[in-house]
Amino acid sequence: VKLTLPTQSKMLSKDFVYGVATASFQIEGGKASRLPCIWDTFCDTPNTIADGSNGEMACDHFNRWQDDIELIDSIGVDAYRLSISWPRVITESGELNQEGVAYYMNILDTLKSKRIKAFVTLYHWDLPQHLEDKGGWLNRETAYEFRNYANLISKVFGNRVHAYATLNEPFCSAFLGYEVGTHAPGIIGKEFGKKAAHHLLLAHGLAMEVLAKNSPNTLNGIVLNFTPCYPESESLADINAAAFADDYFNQWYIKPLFDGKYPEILSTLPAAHQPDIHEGDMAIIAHSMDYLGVNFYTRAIYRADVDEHFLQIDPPEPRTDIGWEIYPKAFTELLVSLNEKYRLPPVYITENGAAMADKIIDGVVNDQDRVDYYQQHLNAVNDAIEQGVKVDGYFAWSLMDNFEWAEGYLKRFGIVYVDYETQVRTIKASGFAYKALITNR
Ligand code: GBH
Repeated sequence: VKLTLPTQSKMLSKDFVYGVATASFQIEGGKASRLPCIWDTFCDTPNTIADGSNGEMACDHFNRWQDDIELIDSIGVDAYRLSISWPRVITESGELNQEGVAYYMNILDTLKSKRIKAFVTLYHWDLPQHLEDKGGWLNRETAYEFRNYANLISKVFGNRVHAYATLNEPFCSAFLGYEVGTHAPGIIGKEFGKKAAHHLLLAHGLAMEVLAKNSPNTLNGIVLNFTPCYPESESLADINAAAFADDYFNQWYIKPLFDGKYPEILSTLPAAHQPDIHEGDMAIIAHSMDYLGVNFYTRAIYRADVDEHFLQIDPPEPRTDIGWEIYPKAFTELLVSLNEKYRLPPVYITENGAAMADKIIDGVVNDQDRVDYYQQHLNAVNDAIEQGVKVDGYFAWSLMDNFEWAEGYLKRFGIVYVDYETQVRTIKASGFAYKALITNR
């Protein structure tokens, strides 16, 4: 069971950053020592989470962080991408919660002592519930609350942090959270998604300003997810449908960052569905960044539809356990096309990975299918690099099995297996293969 790359590959250089990624709500637990967030509320709402679970315990990382950092270190990675829980570090009146700060300070100090670079995401979806009660991302004020949070945090951690990401995947927060309602806070309506998206992007821009000022020596950027859109057929109608979907789901979140404007489909949306853009917003959003984080899992296929513009069709095999098609070619094509469209800073692949139905047998997890997924996608990144894209690092999603949002604990993305009864961690074959790739460079 091995992961390999061509001998001349830039991804075999010691400067290429390999890491593993997690997110606060998905692993921490430790709910009693923070404010409630929108995911606590969402989990308490019937029929939202596939297994009816919640994040109260998750991987109990709140209590097991020291062992987990030993585990991360044992995999030999250069970097660890974690997120800070906003409701753990900021009080309801908008001040630092010193206990929460101390918790992350310990984690960051321990990573530093092991020379593991900390990639810190400020917002991986756990909005404090009291802000949602005032409208959440539909309320412009939330963007300014986020700036306050970013300002206070970036003053305390100093050079313990290697890179900050303002937001993780604003598409998911806006579209899944405020348009189709499959993620917290579960709001449904086409009139909400783009309004939430605009406030998220504004929050990003406002935070970039304070990060650049308070923390000029960290890499400061954002993490976006992309699900490249392909037409079902070569018909013009299907090609147009896929192009519309691409603008709506993907370009919507990157174009404002680099071009200072939304895709042209903005003007075709009903007025009630459009965001409230104030003068000066687009310039704030287009703040320069030190890097772009790209998350990739799968592609999507579209067919023309009469009144809806586009219709996503079921993807063909092969698929992972969560139903997402395995199509690594889209990863290369995505990176190459982003590089053509925008003046990109260096790119980090901040998430890539697969849900597989893992079984632990005699203490061993033989996840050959996940190893194959990683092999194909590492090759895809290498191909993009050969075609001129500057990619400086790659993070596996995820370090360990964890709370997979609306899927609860049913879908496993880890390269480390978690037994949720005992909280015992077991490195999977994919984890050992990743370790060998990294250490044999
Ligand atoms: C990431 O989201 C999250 O950052 C992370 O927290 C999460 O655990 C991880 O991925 C795994 O889900 O319906 O076939 O068109 C990824 C979110 C995944 C959303 C792909 C859109 C489209 C699949 N994206 N998905 S499909």
